[in-house]
Amino acid sequence: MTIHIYSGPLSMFGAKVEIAAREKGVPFELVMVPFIEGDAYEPKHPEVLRVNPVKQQVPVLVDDEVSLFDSTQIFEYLEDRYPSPALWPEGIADRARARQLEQKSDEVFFPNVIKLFGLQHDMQSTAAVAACAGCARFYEEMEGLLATREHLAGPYSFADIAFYMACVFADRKGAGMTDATPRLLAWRTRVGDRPAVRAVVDPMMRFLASQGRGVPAFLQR
Ligand SMILES: N[C@@H](CCC(=O)N[C@@H](CS)C(=O)NCC(=O)O)C(=O)O
Repeated sequence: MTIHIYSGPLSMFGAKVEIAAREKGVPFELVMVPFIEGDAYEPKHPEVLRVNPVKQQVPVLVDDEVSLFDSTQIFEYLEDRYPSPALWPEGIADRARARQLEQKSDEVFFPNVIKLFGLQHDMQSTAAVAACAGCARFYEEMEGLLATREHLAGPYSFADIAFYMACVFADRKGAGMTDATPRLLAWRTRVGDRPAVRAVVDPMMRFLASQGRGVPAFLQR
């Protein structure tokens, strides 16, 4: 049975899962759930309601008898089910650090960006300035990691996929990285040039453009 991935046209978390599946060469069918103005996913897709009845969010993955929600949980499943190519590093300590980075991208960095979603009309407000500063601090931290390695956790990993997508959305919302973090800028180019990443991000940017919404300058190809 073909794997089904349920995502949305502007789902940062769904894009993470789609990139990972493509990196692993897993054949899948992508189901884009209905999307309405206001960035809501309505009406909820029946499979999303079945698998994730309380949160009702995408992404959802259905692979034969396994039905899952949450991008990070889906990463773990993909790695177990399709171990090659590996997207977690080898070694317990390195894997633990990579998992922490992936989680920090979603739960430390990205909440700043979510705040900016509601502050686009007032980017000079204290809350917006604080959220941008939170992003800048995180960029500095990642810049430090890249002093000794090409990717955030050593080899290319789920941590890079998660943070790359979070950076795309941060840039859209006015908290993009700057020349203050040159290694991170080079990392963004490196990750963004990967065929699996381009295959997911390019259609997302075309969707944004089709809606008359801004596309980050670094993605205007
Ligand atoms: N922690 C979840 C977050 C999922 C999430 O926030 N999904 C958003 C789209 S990116 C969603 O479905 N929003 C619609 C809603 O909450 O009704 C994950 O990693 O998958």
